[in-house]
Amino acid sequence: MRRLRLLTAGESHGPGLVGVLEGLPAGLRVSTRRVDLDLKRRQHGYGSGRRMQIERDRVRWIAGIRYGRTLGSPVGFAINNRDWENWTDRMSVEPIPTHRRPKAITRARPGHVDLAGVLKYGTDDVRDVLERASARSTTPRVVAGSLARQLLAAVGVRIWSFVDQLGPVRAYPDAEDPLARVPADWPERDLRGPSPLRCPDPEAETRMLAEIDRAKEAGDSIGGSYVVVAERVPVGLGSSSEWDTRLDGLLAGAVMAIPGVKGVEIGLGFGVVERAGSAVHDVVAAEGEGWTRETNRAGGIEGGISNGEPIVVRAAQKPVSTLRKALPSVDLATGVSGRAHIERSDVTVLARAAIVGEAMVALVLADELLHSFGGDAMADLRAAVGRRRRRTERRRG
Ligand code: EPS
Repeated sequence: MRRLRLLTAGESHGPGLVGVLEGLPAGLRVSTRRVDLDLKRRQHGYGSGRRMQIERDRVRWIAGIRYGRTLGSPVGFAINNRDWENWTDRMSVEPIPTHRRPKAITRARPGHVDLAGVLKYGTDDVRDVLERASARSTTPRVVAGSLARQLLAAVGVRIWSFVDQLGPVRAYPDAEDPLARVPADWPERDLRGPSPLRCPDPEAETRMLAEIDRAKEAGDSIGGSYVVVAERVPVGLGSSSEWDTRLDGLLAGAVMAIPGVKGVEIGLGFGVVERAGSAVHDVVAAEGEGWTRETNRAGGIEGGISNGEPIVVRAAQKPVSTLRKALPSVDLATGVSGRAHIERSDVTVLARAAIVGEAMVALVLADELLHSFGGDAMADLRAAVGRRRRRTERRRG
């Protein structure tokens, strides 16, 4: 990121998680309630394991906010792990003599960090690496993303998401563009009281729930995909002038960096492969004094630059790598073949992962907003964005 810096730390079963977000302008009104709501949204979703009943994630501000507004200094925060008290032996910060330690984990789970991680760090206990490579590490990202979302909201940008596929079950299976079928009031409804899987197509959602039950029954896990939408993004975020300033590249990198994400599409994404150009590009038509686009296949980005249409990012989330019916693996201590280690886990994290997707999209857009418009203070940023909107939107139909 160019203007914001985010540093996070925390193990899944350690005492807690922390983050520092640097680069927010002074004077951003911070709603702690909204941050805690986003943390709660990250904990919601059918297919989650028992851990989500233990944790009640809440942010604790440590720095950078006074009287409910940012100071322009780094914002520091923490989230406690309630489960920590049950893990003080296995996750002791203080040294424990080897013979008194709980047994090391040595049977690596295929697909998890386990094998690559122990080889990289030269440890003989998989727990040393799995703790950080956990879905829980996304919690501070959601806090930082919620601050970014609030910055964006102050200049009129709204970010929301939905689950569009779980395993083989797709939302609106007969629609060419499922996004066009999402009810207009979905984002508000999803905030007030999310559906079990955060899928706006109730029929598909019922089938998705059955699919999760089936996977659970079979001791398996299941993935899917979700869509993040950012509306009213000013024209001109990102740039085509250099490879590492393109908005699509920045978004794809940030979303791909979410644990378990294996693919990212912007707009049509891989849908461009089989179509002719005339069925890919969004025709620009005159309307009154302005112009209009009937389609948004580009997903709001042309030439690496936001074009004023909604930005549409879709992510493919792989099934979690802990399977109750464990896959074959090798015991790293003995070299003997056997089944992989089984750690308490979730059947799917899909609904929760979409909230992390929102957070990463918000962070990238907030960063690019600050890069394009600067502003040590919110008033400067608002004024600069207002000028851009007047210049680029006045001719729109
Ligand atoms: C996770 C396993 C589960 C998840 C955890 C990530 O935790 P536990 O092993 O304690 O049951 O619930 O995710 C979170 C705690 C979270 O907040 O997202 C894993 O193996 O990555």
